[in-house]
Amino acid sequence: MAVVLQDSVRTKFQELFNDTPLLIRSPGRVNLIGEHTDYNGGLVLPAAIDKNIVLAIGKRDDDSVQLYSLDQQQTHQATLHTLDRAPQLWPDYILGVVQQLQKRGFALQGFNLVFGGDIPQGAGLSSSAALECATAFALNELFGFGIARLDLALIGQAAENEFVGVKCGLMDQFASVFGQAQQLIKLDCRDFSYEYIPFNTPDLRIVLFDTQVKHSLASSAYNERREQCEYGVSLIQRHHPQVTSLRDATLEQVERYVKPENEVVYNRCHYVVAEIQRLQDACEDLRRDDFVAFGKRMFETHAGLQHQYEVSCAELDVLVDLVRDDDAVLGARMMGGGFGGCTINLVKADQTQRVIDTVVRLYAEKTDKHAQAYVANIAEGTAIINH
Ligand code: GAF
Repeated sequence: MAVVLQDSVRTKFQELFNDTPLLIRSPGRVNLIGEHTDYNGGLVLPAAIDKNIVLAIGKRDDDSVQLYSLDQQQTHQATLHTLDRAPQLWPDYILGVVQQLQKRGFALQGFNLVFGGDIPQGAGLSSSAALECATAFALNELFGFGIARLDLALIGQAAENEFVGVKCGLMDQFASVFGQAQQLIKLDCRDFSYEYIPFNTPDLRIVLFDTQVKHSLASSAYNERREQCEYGVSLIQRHHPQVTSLRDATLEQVERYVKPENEVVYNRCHYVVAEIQRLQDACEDLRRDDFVAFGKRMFETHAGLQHQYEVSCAELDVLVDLVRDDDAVLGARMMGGGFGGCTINLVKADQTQRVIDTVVRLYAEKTDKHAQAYVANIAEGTAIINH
């Protein structure tokens, strides 16, 4: 991780608060396959990456919460008893975590906090989940609460659900907290059981192309998708009461009970049930080191997200179409919530630069926008940097 970032965060903390902080980092994530499945009790296959939020924290003697964002160069003040939503978005990720800790009965004192990061913002790489997890981890360490890692991830998710208002699943926070170098995390969002699947293929690179757009309807459309899935489940439940999420449903049930009621909801549910199965099949591909088959499934996921789940956008579709016929790209798809952000691409290592140059040039020609490219390395999850 960039030592410069760590130093800047520490230095700013010392300058503002004249104290030596505890330093924590928490990473962003990629997701290889399994999109919009987490809040349906399904499976996901994310990994933490080598881009982080770095956070410096120290106790105060009063009940004040003093926050500073290095990237925004903004301060925000609150007290432990007045946790209102802030005019800017970034304090909410921190205050939401404070609120969740208080709800669970943890007695906090006031604190000072400075953070910065090198996770591209608005790119769908979960900089917000990383901030929530860094905050939860930091407060847990600072006050010695002894909260387990899974609960820290759940606290981050609850902060996002309840304080920020995005009804996300657990994938992003889980990946940030549980990341391991060169390992994908196969997470079962029904019971939070998980296993690591090695991903250390020297011949392949994970390349992200950032559309550099974030369409404004993203969070309302996200919550709407979730409601549509829940509605689909309720239709199936009338006949099969044991089905409590799309994880339990079959394509046949979706066909039979959802399609006649609502075509749009049918499309949403069909995509999710097929995607959960696709992830299972993709994990078998990985066990056989069959990255060609894995890559094909990534393209299938994109088609489902584009046409059935309808969370893609023109810029994401352009980026996927640009690599579709390139032999050096095994698979590509939009990643994360959608409506902007990044595509994730599996690229032959020795062709990486050529692919990046071509895609960036053609994307500019087709959209008048400049795509940013990142090579993501799979890295360790949330950790203390110093004591
Ligand atoms: C966003 C959410 F935060 C995740 O929980 C997940 O649903 C993802 O979109 C889509 O797979 O990143």
